[in-house]
Amino acid sequence: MFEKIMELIRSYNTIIIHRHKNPDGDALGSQIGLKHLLMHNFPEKKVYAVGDEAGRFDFMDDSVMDVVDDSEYESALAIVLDTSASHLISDERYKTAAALCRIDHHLFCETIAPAEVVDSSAESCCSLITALAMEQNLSLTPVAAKSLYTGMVTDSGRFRYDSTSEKTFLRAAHLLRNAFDLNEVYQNLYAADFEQARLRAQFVLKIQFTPNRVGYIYTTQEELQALNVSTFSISRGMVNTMADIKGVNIWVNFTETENGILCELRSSKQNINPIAVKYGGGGHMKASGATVNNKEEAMQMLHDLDKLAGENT
Ligand SMILES: [Mn+2]
Repeated sequence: MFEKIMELIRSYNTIIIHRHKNPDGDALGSQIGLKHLLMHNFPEKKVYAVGDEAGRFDFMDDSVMDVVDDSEYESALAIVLDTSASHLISDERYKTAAALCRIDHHLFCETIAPAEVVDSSAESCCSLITALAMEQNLSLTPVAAKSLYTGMVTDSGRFRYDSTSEKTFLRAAHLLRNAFDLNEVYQNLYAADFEQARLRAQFVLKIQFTPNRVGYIYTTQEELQALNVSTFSISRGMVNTMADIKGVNIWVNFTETENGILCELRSSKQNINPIAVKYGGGGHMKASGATVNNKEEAMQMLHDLDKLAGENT
């Protein structure tokens, strides 16, 4: 699958790795993973990782980006990872590279490079970099393995989203042949600070249920102001306090704002998207959002969700 990309890698002595802006665990994991994979297997080459700062993933090994001079691009191969559209790529200088290729796992949007591997069946880009290492018999280092594993965990929602497959675990198993501290990966990803834990506890106590066990939380504008945190961290941030409750397959978080009531809809089985669309929103089958004008509309939506929950699946 990666023959063409390997040919390019072999023919260039300078390789500069790009990924999308505001990097997540998979963007950084695949970037750092590929960088260390190439440095280890081709020690004569110069390999760089570029882009904006690592942000909340700055705990990852070697997550400080390299400073690369413009002139380096003239004879370089640029590799774009984990990015579906060119306007999302961090550091536009990839356009000036002598050669360009891409490895991605998003649904195909547009062609970015003459040589591309886009496999949307993969749960993460890290999974594809691991597949490259396996297919091409390249040996991994502990830092490469740990970075790639981190991206697999984050993009698969701890190996639980629908995209998680047999291939995911075969590749994860391959990574685990290199000794790295698994616990450290999970600690950095999932340890919450006390304020966050407290907020979650407050929201767990606010959960209510409809007759057909739709879980919901309703936060008034007054309550929101008193919490003194961002709307986003309540609306998106607290919806999944209702995930993983036995017998609750649909849940929704209502948050009053100046510009209407934000509705975050989630489901573990049924398709809630048509209900979000009905109220002017959108999203995915199991995760959608909408903004309604008032509490009456919000309660109407809740009623629709309750009806859906009552249907035989
Ligand atoms: Mn990704």
